[in-house]
Amino acid sequence: FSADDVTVVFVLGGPGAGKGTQCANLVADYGFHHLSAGDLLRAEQDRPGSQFGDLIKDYIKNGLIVPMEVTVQLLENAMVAAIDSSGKGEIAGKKGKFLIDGFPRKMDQAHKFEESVCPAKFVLFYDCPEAEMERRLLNRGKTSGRTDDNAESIRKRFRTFIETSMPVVDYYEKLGRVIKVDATPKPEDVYKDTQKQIAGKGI
Ligand code: UP5
Ligand code: MG
Repeated sequence: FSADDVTVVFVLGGPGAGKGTQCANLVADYGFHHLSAGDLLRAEQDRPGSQFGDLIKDYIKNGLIVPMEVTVQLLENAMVAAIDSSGKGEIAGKKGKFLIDGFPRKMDQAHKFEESVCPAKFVLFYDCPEAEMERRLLNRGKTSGRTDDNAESIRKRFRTFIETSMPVVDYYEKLGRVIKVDATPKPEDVYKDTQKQIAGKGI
């Protein structure tokens, strides 16, 4: 597909900030396709015959960023699949609009994606204090079955977020491309604030 035919919004925020929750709302109201990099990696990890299964398992449990080639390829494949199923870059009114959730979380990924796939229209950044994110993740961990929803993995995810992923947010911030939303209130209120802030942004 051509970069001119698609609109991409990156959705960033710390582990448990509520990216997935807010993306579900945005899909319902704005007709985006939702592509979570973490979900795509977990699916690839479980795909029989995947050459990357063990590697992904190890990186996710340790809260580390999987080498970008793997993730960018999974995202690109998923975008192509969404577009191909329509024939015209369009399915059921979803005109090639993508929310890319939890990516890019390292500078090399940001450059690679924007050069080889397409530039993002803007970045939605969900800002949440660590104590609140930890509370949410430990709570979800009781039922999620995610291998990284435990105290030790959460600590490692937070460290990676601060050391590796915040520089990506800061980079886009300097370019004036970040829409920052306070992710601390209850989900409905975070969503209302999101809608208010993206109004008039051409999506
Ligand atoms: N919840 C949500 N909003 C709430 C609110 N406002 N108030 C109270 N509770 C709220 O929400 C998390 C939990 O909080 C849920 O129980 C929810 O109900 C509640 P969710 O919407 O799932 O938050 P999200 O930000 O999506 O949290 P997630 O755990 O998915 O974030 P991560 O960024 O840690 O996970 P992701 O799946 O993106 O990545 C996992 C791993 O994959 C990474 O650590 C990394 O190892 C790997 N990865 C890469 O290597 N490369 C990539 O590019 C991407 C991922
Ligand atoms: Mg998520």
